[in-house]
Amino acid sequence: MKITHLKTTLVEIPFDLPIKTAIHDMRSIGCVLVELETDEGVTGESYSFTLNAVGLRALHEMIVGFRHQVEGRNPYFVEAAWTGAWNEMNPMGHQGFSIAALSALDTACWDIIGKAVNQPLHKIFGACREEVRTYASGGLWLSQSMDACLREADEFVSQGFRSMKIRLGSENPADDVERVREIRNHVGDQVELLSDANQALSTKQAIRLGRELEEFNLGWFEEPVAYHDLKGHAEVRAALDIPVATGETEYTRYGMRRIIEAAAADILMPDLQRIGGYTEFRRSAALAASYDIPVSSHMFTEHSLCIAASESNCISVEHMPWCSRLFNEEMEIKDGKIVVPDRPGTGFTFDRAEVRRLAR
Ligand code: SMN
Ligand code: MG
Repeated sequence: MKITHLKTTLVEIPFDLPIKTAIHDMRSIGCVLVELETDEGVTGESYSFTLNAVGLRALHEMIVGFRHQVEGRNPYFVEAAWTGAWNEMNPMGHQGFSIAALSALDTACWDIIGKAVNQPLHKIFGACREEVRTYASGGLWLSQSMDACLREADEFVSQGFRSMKIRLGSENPADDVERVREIRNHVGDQVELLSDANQALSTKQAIRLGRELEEFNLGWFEEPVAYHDLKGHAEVRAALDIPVATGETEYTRYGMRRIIEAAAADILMPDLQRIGGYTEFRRSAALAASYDIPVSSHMFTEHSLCIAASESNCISVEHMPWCSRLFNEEMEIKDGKIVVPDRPGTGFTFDRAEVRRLAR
């Protein structure tokens, strides 16, 4: 079996309303869709994205620049493709778009493997569960009013969620406390609330805010300080009872290793695009497991289900609905969990008509 052709398509998915976190101002995402065609008629699919489609063409160039690492190769030699691209990108660095390109190619190779043997990837990786815990993340943004947040919290519960993430990092910390208090009072004690400050705080601000939030029983406090400030993360973690989560802005197992060595996280959050595809996600989850640290996947909900269902220390997937319209298949949420599809490969295929409508 050989990969014969790398095909790419650019799309932009607009948001209904602009969205703000403490550091992001978002109107859309741009995606590079990757298709790896083979001589046996099986095609592997994946995607990478940028916020507001900024630099989308640069990301695209990076992906097609590694075309020769996959075209002509047997897709089962996915680790060889991974290592080939890894070695070749050494001078440009093992972070950013270079890793995003590697991730997209790796993920598409694995999708081919699953489809070729007609098995879902979690079973190929070694399955440990058929449903994975999730939390609603596509809402409770900093740019929303309290009323809108409370309405949305109700919607999440009626959609089957039992956990949701609140964005923090308001200019006035009292507003953050108020936000969490109101949402907690509204949803009650049976719903898990998570929080994400998107790196907006100093260590002292994070500790002070965290202390005020402790009474609301938050499941975690995510990126309380700048992602690269591992010492700050460790100090926040030592000062508070709330578990600290981080890792979405780090790259590869080496990034995860730095976080672990700095004792900076209770929960690691690998992101499929920034970790280096399934190959590197599995290594990272195993690394975390060797320290008994749980992982929760960041973004890429559909494509992270197979990993969450095959890594025993993966406690949840982030539910972000942004890319769901790209796929023919819908995710099924029940009782706070997503059913892991038993379809081959990733279990998700691009909806051609929708892709054509979104093409740019
Ligand atoms: C986030 C994700 C994607 C864009 C902006 C913010 C956030 C999260 O950090 O973890 O969902
Ligand atoms: Mg986050």
